[in-house]
Amino acid sequence: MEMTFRWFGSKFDSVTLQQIRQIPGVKGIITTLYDTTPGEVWKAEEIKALKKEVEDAGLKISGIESVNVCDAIKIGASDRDQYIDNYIQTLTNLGEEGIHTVCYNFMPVFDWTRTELARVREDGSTVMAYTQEAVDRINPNDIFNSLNKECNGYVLPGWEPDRMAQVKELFELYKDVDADRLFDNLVYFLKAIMPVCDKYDINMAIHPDDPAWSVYGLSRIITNKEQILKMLKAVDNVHNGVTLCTGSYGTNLDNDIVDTIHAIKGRIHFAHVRNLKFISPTNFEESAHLSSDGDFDMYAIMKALYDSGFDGIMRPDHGRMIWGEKAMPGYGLYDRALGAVYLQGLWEAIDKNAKNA
Ligand code: DNO
Repeated sequence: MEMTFRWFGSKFDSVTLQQIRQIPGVKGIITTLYDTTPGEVWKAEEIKALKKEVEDAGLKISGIESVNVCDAIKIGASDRDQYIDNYIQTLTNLGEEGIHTVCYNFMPVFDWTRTELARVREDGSTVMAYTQEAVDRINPNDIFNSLNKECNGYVLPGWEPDRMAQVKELFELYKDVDADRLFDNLVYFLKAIMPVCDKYDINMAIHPDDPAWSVYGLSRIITNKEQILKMLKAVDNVHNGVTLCTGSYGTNLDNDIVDTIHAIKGRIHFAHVRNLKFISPTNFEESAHLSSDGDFDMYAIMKALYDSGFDGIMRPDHGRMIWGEKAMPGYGLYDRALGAVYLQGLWEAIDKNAKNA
């Protein structure tokens, strides 16, 4: 297992590479070209410059999160092949720079969805939270504006203002895309990109839908074990894999994360490990990583990853905002650094126990 840390680039992130370098055990960066538009080819020079910046700071790029898939591919528009060619060119450019893991998602219109970005907890920290009741109350056209007020001036990943300005049009585009069609479009996309993934040994790691159910009537297809297995089987190539995001699958209390890890072992290329605290099954908040702060057994999750032979990259996920930090919600330095060290502590104990057994 390699512990990594997500970084949005010096123009966009309040956290610096120099700070990340001081987190014990972290050498790998998960990053992106944050200002590219989905569908655009990532230029080789820009990837090289990003890589150099990370390496000059004594770190390395361990993976990309995300190369976003544009709407034409997701809806299966008549010009999708042209955008798939662009995606293949981006993968080629990444592969040429020795980058071997790419996280992406196939969610329509909205990426992950939260209804509060700064819910205050009793210890004074703030966390992102979701209630179904708020989703049902907020018109989808307004959800971006309502979140934007709370995001400390940062652009949230997957919630680009330019795209969100056209949210009505986006809903229109997806109106005939039911779950079967979305799934077929995903399979079409994956089949088309597998040759370049084989050539450069690039592991594609699909991020689950978050929350793991349909929001605003939009189809969601990567929500549980059965759906992932169906996707892995439809394109049965090891480069077609998943991002095991505990905080996303775990939103649905019917999902057994430990069982899912065992069921898809060998195809988990990336792990986002975080904890959630449930107030009710449809009202949850993102707690600290520690098991006792939320409802997940983090030891059991890490042990399942260990026992299933996981040897990919992992990162702490959304953290609380603590110690007065002002950062992109979920992506401050302090609480994620605590998470990175805690998860490595669990892993060390599990590893030593297994070796002494
Ligand atoms: C949220 C993230 C997601 C994730 C994308 C992957 O914080 O986990 O935005 O990066 O869904 O494409």
